[in-house]
Amino acid sequence: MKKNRILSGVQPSGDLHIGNYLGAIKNFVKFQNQYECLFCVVDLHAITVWQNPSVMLHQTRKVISAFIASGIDPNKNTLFAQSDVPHHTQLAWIFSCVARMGWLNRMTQFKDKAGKDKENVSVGLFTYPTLMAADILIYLATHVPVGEDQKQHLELTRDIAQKFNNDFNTSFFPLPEPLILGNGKRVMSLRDGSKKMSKSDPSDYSRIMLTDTIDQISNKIKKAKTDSHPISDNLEDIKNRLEAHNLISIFASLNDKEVSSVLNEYSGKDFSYFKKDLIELIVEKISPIGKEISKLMQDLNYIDNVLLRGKENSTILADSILSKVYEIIGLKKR
Ligand code: AQP
Repeated sequence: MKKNRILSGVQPSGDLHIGNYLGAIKNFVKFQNQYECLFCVVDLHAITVWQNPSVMLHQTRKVISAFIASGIDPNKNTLFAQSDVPHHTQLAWIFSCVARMGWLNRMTQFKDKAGKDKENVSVGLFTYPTLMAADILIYLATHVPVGEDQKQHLELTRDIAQKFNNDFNTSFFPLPEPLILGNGKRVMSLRDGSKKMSKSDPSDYSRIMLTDTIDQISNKIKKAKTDSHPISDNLEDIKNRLEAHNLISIFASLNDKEVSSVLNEYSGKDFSYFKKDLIELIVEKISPIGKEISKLMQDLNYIDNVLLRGKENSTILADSILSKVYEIIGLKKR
């Protein structure tokens, strides 16, 4: 039996892009052989900013399809929707009574997302990290795959677990360990190398969607911002050329290579040459996933069954853990 448990989530806030794939899902595929895995469509996180109700279910099914199309086995792992298991929000309330205002005030992602409009964003966007802590700890997950942007939230999860354990004189919650995915896996916008590739970027040309056609992939990469200098084999030089570095990193990531080895291979070549190979590589690695997503989305009964099984499995786990939490804090779950 695998004794370490992973929990990770993806928001159904739009169609998934190669950033979501290279930064998260591709790693999930590897983890499924080493860990007991729960992969969650975090729809309740998505609604911290307004989402169109008429596409929520469709997007949720599409994330599940993307998981399966990328190679996550729905028979070996629990794939489910966060809103199907109300225990997450119940534990999140308890955690919002454990977490301190000062801790949440320090969350940089809130500051980034709220920007200058702090007074007008939802309360949910501010308390988001307590729900994330509950997502993880409602299953006593021991490991959480995190990119750079989520590291601080996982630290907060550990602080909440630690404070809960101290406050109630218990060792009930584990302090979940990060599975760091590395900086290189942060895919940046194709239009602006200083911004991360994101579902909510207004420009469709900023990202490659998993379901893009060959023509779309080709057009987007041809139009991707670069500079006029040839590729140099000096890593430090490329790191300062943000858009150039991003394209090389995408190539390296898709091929499971180091950036330095790609630089050696293409040193002296210009970007029009490199882009042709990059288009070919994306088509080779991503198009089959896109085709499989479209195929799976033709069989919604199958996807809904995966979601139902996921709900059942996760509810069994969450129910017994929440009962114990209630007992620890002096409540009774009848
Ligand atoms: N650009 C990225 N590079 C590497 N990893 C990324 N992830 C997202 N964008 C990149 C990782 O994908 C997983 C799921 O992300 P999410 O959908 O839950 O939230 P997000 O990080 O907010 O993703 P987006 O695409 O930027 O969505 P919106 O625009 O709706 O906020 C996470 O593991 C994330 O790190």
